Amino acid sequence: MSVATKKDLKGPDMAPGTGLEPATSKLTASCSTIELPGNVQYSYYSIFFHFVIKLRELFAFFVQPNTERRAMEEKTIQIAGSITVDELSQALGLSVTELIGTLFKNGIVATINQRLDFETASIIIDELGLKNIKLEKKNTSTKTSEVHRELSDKAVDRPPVVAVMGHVDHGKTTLLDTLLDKKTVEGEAGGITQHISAYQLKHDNRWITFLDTPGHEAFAAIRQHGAMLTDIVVIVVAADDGVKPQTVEAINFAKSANAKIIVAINKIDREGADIDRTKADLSQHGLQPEEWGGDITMVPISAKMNQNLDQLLDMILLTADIEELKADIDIPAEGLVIESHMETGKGSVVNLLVTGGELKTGEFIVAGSTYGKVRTMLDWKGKPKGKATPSVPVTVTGFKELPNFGDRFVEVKDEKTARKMALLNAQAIANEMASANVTGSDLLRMMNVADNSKVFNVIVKGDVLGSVTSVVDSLKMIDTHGEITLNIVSTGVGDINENDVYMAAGENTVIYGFNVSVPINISKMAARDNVPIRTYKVIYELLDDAKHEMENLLDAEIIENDTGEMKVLGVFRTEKTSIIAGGEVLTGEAKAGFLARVVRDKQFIAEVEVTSVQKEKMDVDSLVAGETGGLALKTTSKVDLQIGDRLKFFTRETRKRSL
Ligand SMILES: Nc1nc2c(ncn2[C@@H]2O[C@H](COP(=O)(O)OP(=O)(O)OP(=O)(O)O)[C@@H](O)[C@H]2O)c(=O)[nH]1
Ligand SMILES: [Mg+2]
Repeated sequence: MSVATKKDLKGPDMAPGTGLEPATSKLTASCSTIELPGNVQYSYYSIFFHFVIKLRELFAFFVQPNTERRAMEEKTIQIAGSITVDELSQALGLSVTELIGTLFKNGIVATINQRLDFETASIIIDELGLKNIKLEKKNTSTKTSEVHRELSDKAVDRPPVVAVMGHVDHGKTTLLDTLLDKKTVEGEAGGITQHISAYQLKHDNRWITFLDTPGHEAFAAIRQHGAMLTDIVVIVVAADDGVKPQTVEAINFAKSANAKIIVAINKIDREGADIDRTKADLSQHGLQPEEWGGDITMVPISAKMNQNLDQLLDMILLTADIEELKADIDIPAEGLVIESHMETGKGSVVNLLVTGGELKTGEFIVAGSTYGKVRTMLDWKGKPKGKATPSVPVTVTGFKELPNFGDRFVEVKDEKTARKMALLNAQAIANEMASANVTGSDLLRMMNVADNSKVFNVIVKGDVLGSVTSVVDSLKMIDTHGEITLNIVSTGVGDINENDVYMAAGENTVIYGFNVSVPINISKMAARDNVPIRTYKVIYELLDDAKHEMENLLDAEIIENDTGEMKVLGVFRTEKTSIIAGGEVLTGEAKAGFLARVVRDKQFIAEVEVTSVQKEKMDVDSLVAGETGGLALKTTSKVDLQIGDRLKFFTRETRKRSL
């Protein structure tokens, strides 16, 4: 294998440096030969031609497939998100110059430290004709969807993990409350679920793990996350309301997560309940009930009246049996982060779902870029648990920092390994972030902002990561028709603190707190610095407020209404900022307070304001069509009103706009 070196690339007739210099110097030389005006055209052609040839030679050096050089040994290069030009050239055993040349040919002006994403890197390798080089995306992400483990012969049965999903208020939490004999719904702010939470119950002597998810549209991220964590999705549809947007979304999430679907047609005790219509509705959305020849189990229930819930649980276990859900337990513990938040005195409090192995207190675990030693472990009821087996949800403390929901966690043998792995993950994540620093859509957005759209700055703090994500996602979804740009200054989990106020001060930034509190000293500080802090317990109230704030930033709408027209018959006095004139109202009316456009031969002359109206030398309220009278007009500069001019009256109001 021979590889072009920097020296080779310069070539014999190339000046040092960019390699463009020889062409440039030839250009100067040709120019100097121009003597006669008649030759000018010819000479420019030759210069241009020469230039093109030189460029082609240059590229030939850089990019023409060189079979000898391309005969590289087989190699796989792994890319975690992105790779720098320097790193790629080293991995390929090529010179940086050659790589930069190839990039240039493809319209990318790159420097040695530029980061290339996976697609760009594969195109370039193709261009270079490096058939033996395979690019592979390095799996740095520890996200839910990427957990696939080959089971061993020793794998044991595990309980099914069931996510309860569906439109807001269709009865998901009530279903779990009845099943578990608890009263969550009553304690929920605004009567809506805003978190994902996990429970376990025993039916027929077998465990089932349930995840409750919010139905409000703002929580798409949590719902998607819920679907990803599960084996079976129970879609709750209220029989008196039918299929709604979040029902459809839940169906889609369940399908994309490859989860089995069972439908619970709820609220059948209600007056307006129509089971058949609900089934028909569902079949319109691709879920065919078994009794109609389809493959979806649908159980009519009343969560509130505890009707048919046993049958629903039977169906869940039956589905679990068909799926043969198993997990290995003699492997290092692993699983997924369901939710995480900070608590004073406890630090990070993290809900985990074990998917393999057995998690015990005292063990070291890594999730994404953070790690920790399991200090305490509780079951869903808050009772200490020494060991968690597959499909068991637990709450642990001990993570150094908050892991993200959806992150995969794994047990490692000691703290040193944990720290090292977390660091490697952090680097991989940083790489991914770096490659995503500026994307095409970011650029477009930046270009739009540069024009005249206004910016709404916010800082979002929430009790758990899931809710911060949901608030941010929902804020981004507020449609401002491109007029307002949302700028998320920062986000975080935990109470509003000094740093948030510092960041917000002077920048017209609103701090939104969701299910968090504001310590007294912080609210004093915010009041002093004029920083608005708004805290909410219900997401849609927060979103309404943000929408309202954005509406305040919109330019007001100007509404003009034509009110009449007058023909000027006499001009009695013209001063710098006032006119006294008389005329006949042709249409509508003339009234004090109206504005008027002075129009002469269809040409706009000036805008004036009617200050008073007279009829037969008496002040009157208005003159109507057919009447003649006098007007006092206010002008901003001297207007030379003439007989025969038309005054076109109108009113103008400004109206606050809404989104
Ligand atoms: N009549 C009747 N009412 C029900 C039934 N199930 C739930 N409800 C009522 O419907 C309302 C909403 O129930 P929730 O359980 O909070 O609904 P949810 O799906 O958890 O709502 P989100 O979590 O906010 O999406 C409550 O007032 C319940 O009492 C039922 O089977 N019959
Ligand atoms: Mg609920």
